[in-house]
Amino acid sequence: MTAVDGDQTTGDTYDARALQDKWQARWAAELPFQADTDPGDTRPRSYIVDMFAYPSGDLHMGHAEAYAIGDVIGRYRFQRGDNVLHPVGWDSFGLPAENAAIKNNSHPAEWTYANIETQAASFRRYGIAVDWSRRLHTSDPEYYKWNQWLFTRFFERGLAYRKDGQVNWCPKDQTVLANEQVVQGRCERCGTDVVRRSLNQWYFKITDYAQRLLDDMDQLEGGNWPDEILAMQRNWIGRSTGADVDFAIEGRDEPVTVFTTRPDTLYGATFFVVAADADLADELCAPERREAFEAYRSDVAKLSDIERQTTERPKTGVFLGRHAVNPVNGERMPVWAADYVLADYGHGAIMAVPAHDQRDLDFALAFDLPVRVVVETGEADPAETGTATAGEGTLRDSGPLDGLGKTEAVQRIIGVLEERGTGRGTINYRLRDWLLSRQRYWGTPIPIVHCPACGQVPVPDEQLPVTLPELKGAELAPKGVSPLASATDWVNVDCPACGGPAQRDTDTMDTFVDSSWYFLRYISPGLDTAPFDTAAVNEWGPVDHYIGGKEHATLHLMYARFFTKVLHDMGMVSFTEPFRRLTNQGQVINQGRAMSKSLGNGVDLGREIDAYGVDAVRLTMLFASPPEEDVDWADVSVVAAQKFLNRAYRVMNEAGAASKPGADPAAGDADLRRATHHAIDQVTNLIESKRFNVAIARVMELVSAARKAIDSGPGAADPAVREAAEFVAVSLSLFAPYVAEEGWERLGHTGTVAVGNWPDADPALLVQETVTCVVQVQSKVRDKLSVAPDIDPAELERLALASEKAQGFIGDKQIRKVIVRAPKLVNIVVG
Ligand code: ANZ
Ligand code: ZN
Repeated sequence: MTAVDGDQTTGDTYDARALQDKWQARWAAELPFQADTDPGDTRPRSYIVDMFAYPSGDLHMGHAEAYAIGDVIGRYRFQRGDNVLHPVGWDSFGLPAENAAIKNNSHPAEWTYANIETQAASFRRYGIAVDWSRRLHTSDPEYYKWNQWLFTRFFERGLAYRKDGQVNWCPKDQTVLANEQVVQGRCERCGTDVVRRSLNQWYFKITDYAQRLLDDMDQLEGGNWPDEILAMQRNWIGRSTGADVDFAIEGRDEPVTVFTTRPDTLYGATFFVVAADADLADELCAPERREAFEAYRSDVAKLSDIERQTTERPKTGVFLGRHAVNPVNGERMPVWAADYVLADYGHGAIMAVPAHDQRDLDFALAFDLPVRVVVETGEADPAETGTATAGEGTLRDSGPLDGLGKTEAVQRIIGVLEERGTGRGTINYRLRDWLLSRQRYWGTPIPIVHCPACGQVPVPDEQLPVTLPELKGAELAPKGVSPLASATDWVNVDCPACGGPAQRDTDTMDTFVDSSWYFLRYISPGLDTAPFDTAAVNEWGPVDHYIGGKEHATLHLMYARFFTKVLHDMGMVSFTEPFRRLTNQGQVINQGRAMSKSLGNGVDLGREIDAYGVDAVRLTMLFASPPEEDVDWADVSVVAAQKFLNRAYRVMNEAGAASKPGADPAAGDADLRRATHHAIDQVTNLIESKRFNVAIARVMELVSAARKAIDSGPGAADPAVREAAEFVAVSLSLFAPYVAEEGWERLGHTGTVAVGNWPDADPALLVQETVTCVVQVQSKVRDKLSVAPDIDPAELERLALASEKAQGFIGDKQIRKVIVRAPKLVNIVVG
């Protein structure tokens, strides 16, 4: 057998480092985890994908947890004999890698590729069963060429466009961000408060897909995706049904439209509010109110989005000196500007119904505006209580709506508005288009040329990729405009359409573009005629199981779903959802807190592995809690995991020394066989229901049962001991692959344990064994019962007393005492 220099493995304990070296080399030579792309391979296909890593440093405890979980899922499919595709890659473009490079005074390319090599080595050592031949890096021109190709297709379909608008700007990272990258008003990457800027940027038209993003969630329900993620996506898309209502504005030709979810309350509108930062507010402001308005607007500009949206803050606003006209009753309503109305939701203006909307009521009470109840709900007067009444009720003071309930009133008023042409029923979504351009170096150049004569001209496909210009040192620094703009030789090109002088777009794509389709590229790596092979993708896809963090709930997962739908519409994939099942791993924390440099509670993965070995670290992660829950490293014992693995190793080693593969287990010890088959049955079910921690506990019990059989039962040579030890090796291959391989080899097998070895439990051995219990009355045997060996004494007493035969001897005598010796005897004493 292949031995490694200095291997300290003995019959009693294994040498983790030596086993790691030995089996890594074997896997690298024998490639047991390569997917078979031959269409003639008729095995069921399983496509398992882990969210790929940013190469911003070496792998850490969080990666270790996520990849251990994904690997159990992948390795189980290998064991079941599937044709498994479990790939690996790096999300190597983008801010995280670039920021880390700048901090380390390094060029993003050098830094990124050096980190990828470090991480890849760690990945191999960690023993993840992946197909290395499909490895990809999104910062390779071979990859990002296809980002550009796809961008061009989106552009042709009107799904990529440029517009002016208020955007989120991170002052630290010096770039715009998508709404999805603003978490509680802060930059998702660096935590800096995001500010608003007015800029011209590129967007993907994800809003065209809002309804389909909602509808297709029915494919993900029923436990396929965590309910929590589905709820977050639903909220993010934020579908509201209601009406658009057009209000004439005195002195303005065009009416202003508002979106309302409560058109039934139209007669209760008493004023009109425009978002203070919307262009409309500026336009509507009367000359005599200009000074007050501008002062207010500059106050609003200083507020962060978080501050603006807190409900506790007193309402602020300013009257614009204009009036709007209610389309149903002709009433004049003052127009105000306020910050509680958002510029980029609905139409950036509202009709205020203070009696039935709390925000409007707070505003009305602050500025002494009228409150008019139009829905009688039986609750107290909002003007007095300060609490708006939002419940069901009957309409009043509302002309043709009087006496109607809410639903009927909504229908009726929409009918009236549509008839008069002053409104219409509509659906509104909170989802905004995806802002994808970034003013940073380390990303995919946007393949557009701006020509004074032709406008936006896509770079022809045959000229792709547009590679990043070579910049160095200070040229790379973020400076508010894209660093690419300083590469003038690169920027100035001939227009692909007219040949005249033109300029390249200098922004780069958000890294989330790269990750929106990488799981398709894995299927046909290296293909240079298309981003992926449609036939192969349709055979493997969609991803059967996707594993990664829930921080991507509304980011990556939303974008990948959008891309898949567009690709579906382009005829490039047959499915409409990218990920059939989704598992979000919990975090590895320490002492109840997330690990962080400032708290000084970080745990170094490399050091843990050096101290205890990969297997013990993986087993610890998986045994500590169910996959979705956090693991607190202060509460676990890696030493205990290591001790258990040594116990398992000894059982495999001793069974292997005492018997040869192929012995007929039927001749073995019946009790141990039953224990083994129960373990097979339970571990199988537990793995399929993702309860890995409980599955490990079952394997631990089986190891103890085998130990007992060796020491004080039939002995190590019994075929049942071998059967148990073999299942220990097979099941451990999911959690602790090195010990499992070594144990399997010591059991006398050649080749890897990891593929196609999962056994089926023998149903005959799962049937509960029964024992005979005698029922005595006055110490004479009167009945026999067949009961489970572990029957509860109280239950046994109940059964004995219920026995008809025993009853016959008890008659009407009084029962004085019942002696229960479970499971074999019950004696009923009467007198
Ligand atoms: C009148 C009304 C009366 C409203 C009532 C509610 C209750 P969702 O459900 O989130 O879609 N609204 C519309 N555009 C807004 C904006 N740009 N900024 C802030 N608020 C805005 O919310 C829709 C409701 O939020 C709309 O219905 C509007 O207030 C307000 F008893 O119109 B409602
Ligand atoms: Zn041109």
